[in-house]
Amino acid sequence: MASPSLDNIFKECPRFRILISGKTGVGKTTLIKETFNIDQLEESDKDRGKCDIEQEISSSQNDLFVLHDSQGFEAGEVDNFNTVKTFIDSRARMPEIKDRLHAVWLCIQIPHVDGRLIETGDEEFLKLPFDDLPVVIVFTQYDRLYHQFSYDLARSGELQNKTAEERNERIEQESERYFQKNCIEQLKSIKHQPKRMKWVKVSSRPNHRKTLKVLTDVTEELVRNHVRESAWVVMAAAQRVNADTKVKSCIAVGMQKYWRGLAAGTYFADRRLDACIGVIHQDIVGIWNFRDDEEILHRPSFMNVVLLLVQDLADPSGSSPGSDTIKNLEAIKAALGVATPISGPLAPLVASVGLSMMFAKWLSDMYNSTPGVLRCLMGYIVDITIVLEVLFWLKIAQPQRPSICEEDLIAAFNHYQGSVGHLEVHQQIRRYVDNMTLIDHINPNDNTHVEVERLINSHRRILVDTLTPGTKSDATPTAVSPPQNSPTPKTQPSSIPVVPTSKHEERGTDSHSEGSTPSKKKPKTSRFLRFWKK
Ligand SMILES: Nc1nc2c(ncn2[C@@H]2O[C@H](COP(=O)(O)OP(=O)(O)OP(=O)(O)O)[C@@H](O)[C@H]2O)c(=O)[nH]1
Ligand SMILES: [Mg+2]
Repeated sequence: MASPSLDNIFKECPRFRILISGKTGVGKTTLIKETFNIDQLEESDKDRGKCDIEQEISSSQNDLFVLHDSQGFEAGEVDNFNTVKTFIDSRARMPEIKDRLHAVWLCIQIPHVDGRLIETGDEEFLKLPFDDLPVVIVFTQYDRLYHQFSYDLARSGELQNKTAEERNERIEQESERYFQKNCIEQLKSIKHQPKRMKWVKVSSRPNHRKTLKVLTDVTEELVRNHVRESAWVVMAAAQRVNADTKVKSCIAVGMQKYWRGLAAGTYFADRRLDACIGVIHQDIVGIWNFRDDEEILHRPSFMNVVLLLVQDLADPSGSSPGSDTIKNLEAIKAALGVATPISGPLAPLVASVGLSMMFAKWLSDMYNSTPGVLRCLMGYIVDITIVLEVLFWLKIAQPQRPSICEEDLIAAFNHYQGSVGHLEVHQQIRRYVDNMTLIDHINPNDNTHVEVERLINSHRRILVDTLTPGTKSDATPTAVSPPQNSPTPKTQPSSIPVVPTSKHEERGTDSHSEGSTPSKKKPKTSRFLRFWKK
């Protein structure tokens, strides 16, 4: 079997390579840990006499990124300036994309009171010969500024009789005004600026996670436009705060390789159907790159559990999805522990997961350009993407449990399988394939890839907030807000329960509840995640 396309990308560029700079205490380590969802960083070659910037800092909990730390710049430190300059020069000259730098994050802490923000050392840093290398100025610890305005506005009575949303909006407005005046104006006044420079304000605190999404959006845009595509895909996979970027890169990778010509089987001809699905599976799981300490998503049985979601699509008569599997959550759980590949002895799997013997046999046949095969391939791509995005939000809402466990996977499956969304996706796939003519099937220019993309984007879920049962939704902090341009949801939200641990409650209260007076400790009670269809 040819290696999946993502493998080829990762071969060219296995890790996203960032240079990070900033004075001690500005929050560099915390930022990296939150963005890449890790608890620990490890340095290579610590004792081999290399200078600090050459040390590769990485994490065994996420092997898709690598850092170089130039530390803070002090004015007039000629030696340090030259060391970093030499490093940037030498990396830029390296022939392989994997060895070059892909982005620079210069971290500067937002000042609490009016004062000089960008110091001479930072200005010196900006004079380095970055050329086309993307440089993001990351203004850190935004939550402190936010909290300061939250406090000031509350004291002045300006937040009275406002909803949480209105309070939040007002505080953000004031914080933004301050940020523009005290940070951006000064930044713009600096004479030497890198050619590919952007800026963002971030906070690594849980209530401000959306700022980390903005950081990855901005970095992605620069990397996409000015560095090789493989660096962008690996960045999308490495970061663990931005679902949009992951979906976008899943689409880009799939389109490039096998989504085009899906109907004609251009890429999959001469392979067994389970192997074709395996290629799709590995690529998509690879880009989501969950923190998966138990390697649950890499168990072959996980693929089999996803197959449950598409089994109905193989059936020409059109049974509805999930009808007899919804009651089978315990069986799914058991199946996740079964390490039997689909091509191996199927009996225990068929029994425990609920795959029919006929379907299992069908999967082990050679790829054939038939409507049933096309429906299943389309369904597999859309279903697994939606389930993994639900899983993504579930983990965002549970920062105390960064690695996925079987319960998370079951909750994500449970949220989707047999739902209205699942039903709609499958109905639309049937309609699409039924309306195809024979010519469409063999035409390599068919538009199946466009339909797959449309189905994903029109059925994605986004987390709008977490709810504590018995409270109003606006009484709890918003975990992740819908994007500004998302349409007003027409359907009722669906929810799945999340049980926080006490550590989570501690973390939840160590930053301040947005737009409210100083936070109170919340009761330890289970919460729900509310999703809207995007
Ligand atoms: N309020 C707030 N505190 C933060 C934030 N990020 C980091 N901190 C705190 O700032 C302190 C320094 O954070 P680090 O991430 O260790 O800073 P650093 O830049 O890596 O520092 P060095 O390793 O010494 O160069 C810690 O106490 C963090 O908890 C943030 O976004 N908001
Ligand atoms: Mg540090």
